[in-house]
Amino acid sequence: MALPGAEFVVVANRLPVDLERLPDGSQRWKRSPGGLVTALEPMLRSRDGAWVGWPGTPDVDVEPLVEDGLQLHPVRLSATEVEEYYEGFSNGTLWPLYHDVVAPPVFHRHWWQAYVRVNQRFAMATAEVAAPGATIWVQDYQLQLLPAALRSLRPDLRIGFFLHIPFPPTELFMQLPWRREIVDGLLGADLVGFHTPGGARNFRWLATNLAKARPGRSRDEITVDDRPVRFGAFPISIDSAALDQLARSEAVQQRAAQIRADLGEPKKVILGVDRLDYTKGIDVRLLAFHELLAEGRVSAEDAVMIQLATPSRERVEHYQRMRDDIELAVGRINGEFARVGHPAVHYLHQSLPREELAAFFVAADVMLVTPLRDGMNLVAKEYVACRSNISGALVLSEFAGAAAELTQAFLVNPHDADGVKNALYAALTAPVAEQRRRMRALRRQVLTHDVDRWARSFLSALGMPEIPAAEAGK
Ligand code: GDG
Repeated sequence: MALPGAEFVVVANRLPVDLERLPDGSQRWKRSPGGLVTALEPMLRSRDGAWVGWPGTPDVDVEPLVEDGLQLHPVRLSATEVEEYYEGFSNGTLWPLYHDVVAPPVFHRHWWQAYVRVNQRFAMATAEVAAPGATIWVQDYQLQLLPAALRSLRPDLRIGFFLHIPFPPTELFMQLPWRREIVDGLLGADLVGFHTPGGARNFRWLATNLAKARPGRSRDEITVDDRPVRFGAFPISIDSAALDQLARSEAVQQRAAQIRADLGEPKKVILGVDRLDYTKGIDVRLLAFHELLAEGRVSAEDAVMIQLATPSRERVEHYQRMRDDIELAVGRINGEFARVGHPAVHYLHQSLPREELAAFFVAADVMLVTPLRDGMNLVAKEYVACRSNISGALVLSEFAGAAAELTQAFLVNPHDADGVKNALYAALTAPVAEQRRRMRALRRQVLTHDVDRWARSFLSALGMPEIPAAEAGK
């Protein structure tokens, strides 16, 4: 199917829809709504937008299609490429390397070769889709070679790149055998965005010391082959107003009350919500709760913990091991402190609908977000957006990007077991007035800095022509 050239193209590892295979062998599209899609959809629709990405199933050829006015361009990946480019280089090499090496990154040359090949394929797909002079926004660590590959095919394009995970300290980045290639890949963009100023500083150092960039006209610009490359911090956010509204709805409020009733009306509900990932520090918070129970500072009658852990990357070895460790820790706590019909920790290894998740946020008195390193952490912002009654306490790791904005949270160093324990205790016992003071400040930040503002600030820094608010649907 021939589709018109697109003026604005988002390129991400995944399309905003998943191709599902039904038991009878037929296929259908299932929308996978995420914050990024919500933020970009209005802009994509208002300007002949297109999305280039993998449809989530290996070894299938899918024709481009138009979904609700948005062009979708599937990129084919073979099962081996999924193993080597996605599970291998992206999630076995880059993910741990960029998260402070909290698990050892694995360097395999054949993974790297697959990464190069797939990035090249994405670049060719994008070059075919983009109208002359179009704006291209490349997303995340799976596609860091794409900006340069695309620029060599289509020098007319305006290319932005945004990294959703941390950009690591330079000493760690230097471990990567293909460090120069990655930096050169990113330097193909006109604008490179990170969540935090620290990430931007690391990038600047590498660009000027490892690659051939020279200082530019300002602090947030460097020069590569006489071409300016801008970079900076653009902290991502959530669709705050929509989540606030959902959490206030009768259905969600009732469901939250039901959850508390099902738990036996404890005085305090403690919640963790994460993809099951070793960077998220789920073990850290289980240990803190375990020790508070063991020391008798908290009783299992009064406080109940819920850990929702969404299944993730189950074919990657680190993840299999970590799941076992966490399930062992949950079992130990319950073994010591549960009564029949009354667990101390409720653990769900399941993916829940958005409404159900919102009900858990509404039901929770204390939210525990303790990653060892996190690019941003949207869950922390989502909890805040759901607290319309200005109560509840957020315990947040200093090593999440969100800590730079959510300064009124109970901030903790996740490596400091006593610190996490004391912060959890402080959050559980904080006077109402203190909770309200902190939560009011947190909500002001989250509700005024939403994902739409994030997308606009990035695209305007990239120089994309202004999008009138009405046209963009906001
Ligand atoms: C990467 C970076 C950065 C989780 N379980 C369920 C569910 N979720 C949703 C959450 C939240 C999202 O998934 C997770 O986002 P996070 O930001 O917390 O973490 P990552 O997945 O690691 O995201 C991160 C982000 O990219 C954006 O740039 O903040 O630092 O690592 O929205 O609510 N949603 C539903 N059911 C679940 O069971 N519906």
